Amino acid sequence: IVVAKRAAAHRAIMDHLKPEFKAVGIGSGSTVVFCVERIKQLMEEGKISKDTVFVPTGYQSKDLILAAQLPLREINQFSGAGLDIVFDGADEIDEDLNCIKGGGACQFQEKLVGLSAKKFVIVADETKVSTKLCEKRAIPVEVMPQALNKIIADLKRLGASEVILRDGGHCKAGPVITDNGNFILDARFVPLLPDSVCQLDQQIKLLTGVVETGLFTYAKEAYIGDLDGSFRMLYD
Ligand code: DER
Repeated sequence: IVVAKRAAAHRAIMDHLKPEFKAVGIGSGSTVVFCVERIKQLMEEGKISKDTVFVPTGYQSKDLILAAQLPLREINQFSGAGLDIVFDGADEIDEDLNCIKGGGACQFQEKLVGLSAKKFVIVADETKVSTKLCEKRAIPVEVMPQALNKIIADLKRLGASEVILRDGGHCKAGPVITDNGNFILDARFVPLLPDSVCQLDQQIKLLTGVVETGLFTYAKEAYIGDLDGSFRMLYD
């Protein structure tokens, strides 16, 4: 899996990180670690400008940028689609490049940064690819704690067969608390036709107290690392 992630991540950087880029978003998770690994090498080789700055999508992403000694900026230092590109992982990808994200509970900032860039590129290993979203993963929904029970009922009314409050497990007694101080509900739906993903995203977003869903519908390219170490690209 590491070989697959590294192959996809390194190739995405080599294909897309242009020397003239000024601002690059860095997503969350284990695959983007290899994106930063390649970026650091290119920076050391002088192949990307030392003026290029990097924007995180949460604490893990921020730590990754700082550990690589890359110039860090916050999203609020940019306006509109101020970023040239964002590289990010995904938990499930369908044939239209719709994604389920939020396995790392960072989907609010990932979507904020992703929508602030001219291009959003996904890097993942082949285990993330499905015919339809929800074949393998539930949809993470970030919610304000006060609205928890109302949103659980609302999601079930929207068709969720199961809605689980994400627990801290062995890492924290009680629910996972996001970088924004909220809870994550993992809502299981039947596999979604690619054309229905946008509508479900909007329906969930309308629920009072929902901060953000893990449904992403705007990736244009995905680099998929196969377990044999090769990689392939998926296009919208
Ligand atoms: O939370 C996310 O959306 C992250 O991008 C993450 O879940 C991707 O998974 P990875 O660790 O397999 O890259």
